[in-house]
Amino acid sequence: MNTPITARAHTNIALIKYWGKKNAELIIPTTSSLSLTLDQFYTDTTVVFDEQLTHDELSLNDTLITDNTLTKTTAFLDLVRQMAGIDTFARINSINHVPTAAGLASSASGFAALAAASSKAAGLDLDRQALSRLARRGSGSASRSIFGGFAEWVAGEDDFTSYAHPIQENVTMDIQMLTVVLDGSQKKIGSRQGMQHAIATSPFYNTWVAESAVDLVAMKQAIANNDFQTLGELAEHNALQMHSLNFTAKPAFTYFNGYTLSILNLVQDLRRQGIQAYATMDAGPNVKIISQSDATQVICAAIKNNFPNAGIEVAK
Ligand code: 2P0
Repeated sequence: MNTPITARAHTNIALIKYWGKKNAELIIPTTSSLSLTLDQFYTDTTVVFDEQLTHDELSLNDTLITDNTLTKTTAFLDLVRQMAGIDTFARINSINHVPTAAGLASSASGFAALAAASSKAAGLDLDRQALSRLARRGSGSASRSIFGGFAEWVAGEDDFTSYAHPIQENVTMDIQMLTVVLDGSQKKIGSRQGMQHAIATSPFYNTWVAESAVDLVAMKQAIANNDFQTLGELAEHNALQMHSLNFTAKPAFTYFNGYTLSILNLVQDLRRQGIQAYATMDAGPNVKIISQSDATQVICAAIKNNFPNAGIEVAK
């Protein structure tokens, strides 16, 4: 058991969003969600259980962590220890290859990599469904990062029935996420708190749950049909619905800023010019433009023209 185990997991961007839990302790969502895992952005995590340790030790990008990220990690490792029947503490080394300023969530790749490395280091041999269930306990979106390509997190009803599965691991569609970075500041409202507030106070929450189920069926069909345009339209619509919950919460809040709206406008302008570009936004102000490789140049030029200071990350 004293052998260090390393695992890699990639981040993902939801095309059909997860925004609310019906069980906060077990992280059971109110809706199923569907994402695209990005090959370029990932986390590498090494875990070793060591009898010499008196507490878990976490280093992130070579910095020792003692804040609530360590508390969350220890709570997660307690689950692994319970499953493995051990009480040994662990040393965790995690390196993020995810541009943090871009608002690309590293919690998804982080907990997926931690689930894989820690379970194996503890002597467990979990299949991918069990790994997805375990990763979910760290962060909901991490359940999807166990798989490549398009993955669906089936909401389920309890710990056993809530896990992700692959829809298409080897993506056949030409699709990329172009992240426009105009604001590198930390989000003010964490997604955990934001989604809880939306579920508790937005009068449109039940409509979201119903509409999201409709969007999900259509999204799976679009993937099966290799239909990029429908995929993009659905993803943008679904993201705007999710953010509408925040606008209609009491009190209202939003992850958008002025740049978010400007980029949304630019995406609409591009479409009017016949360029297939669609927007999706998560718990931060930066917009991801869902596009195809032949449009990269024209989209980047349009962004640079309007926002010379914008950073652009292209990921598949
Ligand atoms: C998603 N997001 O589907 C949605 C869309 C952000 C916006 O999953 O509370 O870090 O740890 O389960 O997974 C971000 O939320 O939340 C997220 P927890 P998580 O990707």
